[in-house]
Amino acid sequence: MKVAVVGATGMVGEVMLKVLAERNFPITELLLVASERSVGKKLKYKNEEYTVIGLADAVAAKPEIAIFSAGGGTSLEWAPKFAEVGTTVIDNSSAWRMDPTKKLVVPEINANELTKADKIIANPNCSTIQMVMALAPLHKKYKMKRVVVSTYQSVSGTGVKAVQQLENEIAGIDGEMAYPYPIGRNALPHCDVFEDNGYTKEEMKLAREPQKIFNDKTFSVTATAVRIPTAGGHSESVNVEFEHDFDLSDVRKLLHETSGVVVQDNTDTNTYPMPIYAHDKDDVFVGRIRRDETQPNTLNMWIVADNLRKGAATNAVQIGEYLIENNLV
Ligand code: A2P
Ligand code: 11C
Repeated sequence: MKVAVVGATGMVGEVMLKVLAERNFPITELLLVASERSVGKKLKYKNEEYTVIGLADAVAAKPEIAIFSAGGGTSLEWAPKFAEVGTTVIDNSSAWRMDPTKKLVVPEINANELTKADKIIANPNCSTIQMVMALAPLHKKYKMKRVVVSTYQSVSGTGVKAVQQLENEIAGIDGEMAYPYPIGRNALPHCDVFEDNGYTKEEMKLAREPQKIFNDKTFSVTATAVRIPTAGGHSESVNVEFEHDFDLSDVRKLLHETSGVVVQDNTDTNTYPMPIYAHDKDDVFVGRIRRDETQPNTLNMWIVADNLRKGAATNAVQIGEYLIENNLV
C-alpha cells in the first residue's frame, strides 16, 4: 500500500507512525505530510529517514490510504482532494464525524458498515472511542437507555502547547498558556469550546457520536468533560441505565470477552484502571464495576485508555487494516 500520514510531525502523527510500525502495516511507499512550515524536515519510520512533503505533492502521488491528523480545517479542505484521486482517507479530526454521508467507525463495533465507496471515513473523538468500546457488549445484551459520563482528560488531548504548559508549571517556569487558567494542581470543567447550549464541544461529541456509531437513537448520553493535570490517558466515570436488568458477574464476563477491552477490577487488591498504566497500550481498561444502588438496571464503571493510542492513532490504523483485509481499498 502507498500510505500517506497527514500531520506526521504532530503529536498524534508521531504515535501514528509508531503504531503503523509496531503493527507492521503493509506499506510499500510512505508519504509523510505536514504544513509548508515542515516541508523538507526529516522524520524516521522503522529506522529509515523520510523527507516531509506538502499536501499538493501528496495528492499528486495518489496514495491508496491517507491517515489524517492535521486539524479539522486541513481535513475539510484536503480530504475531498485525496478522495477525488481515489485515495481512501481515514480522518482523525472532528470535520466529518457527524456528516450523514460519512461513516464514523470503531472497528470492533461497526467496521462491517464500510464499503469500497467510503472514501472519507471518520475516526471518533478519543473520549467517545474508549466509552463505546466498553458500552458495546453491554448495549448488545441489556440495551442502554441513558448514559451519564464525567471525564478526567489529560493535557495531551489538547496538544503540544498544553503539555508544555503543564511541564512549565511543574518546573516553575512562566510560559505560554494553552488554557485560560493554570492546569497543574487544578481541574478545568472546560474541554474544547463552549456551545450555545452551555455544554462544551467535547461534551456534545460524547452525546452525539455514540448514537451514530451504534446506529441507534433510542438511548441518550449526557456528559461533563473535565481537564486534569495528567500528561496522557483519559479516564471516565460512566453511569449506564439499561432497559433490562443485568447480572454483575455477566457484565464482567462480557467485558472480559470483548477484544480490545481489559477488566482491571479487584477492590481487595486495589486493582482498577489508571492513566499511567494505560500509557502506550492499545486496550481500553475497565474497573470499579458496580451496581448503582439508587435505581434499577443501572451500572457504574470507570474506563481508562491512552487517548493518543486507541483514542486516535490505533483506531485509525485498525480501520486501515480492516479496509485492506476486506479488499475495500
Ligand atoms: P506542522 O508540524 O508543519 O505544523 P498537533 O496536533 O500536534 O499540533 O499537530 C498538527 C499536525 O498537523 C502537524 O503535523 C502539523 O504540521 C499539521 N498541520 C497543521 N496545519 C496544517 C496545514 N495547514 N497543512 C498541513 N498540515 C498541517
Ligand atoms: C481532548 N478529545 O482530549 C479531545 C482531543 O475531536 O478529535 C481530540 C479532539 C477531537 O481535548
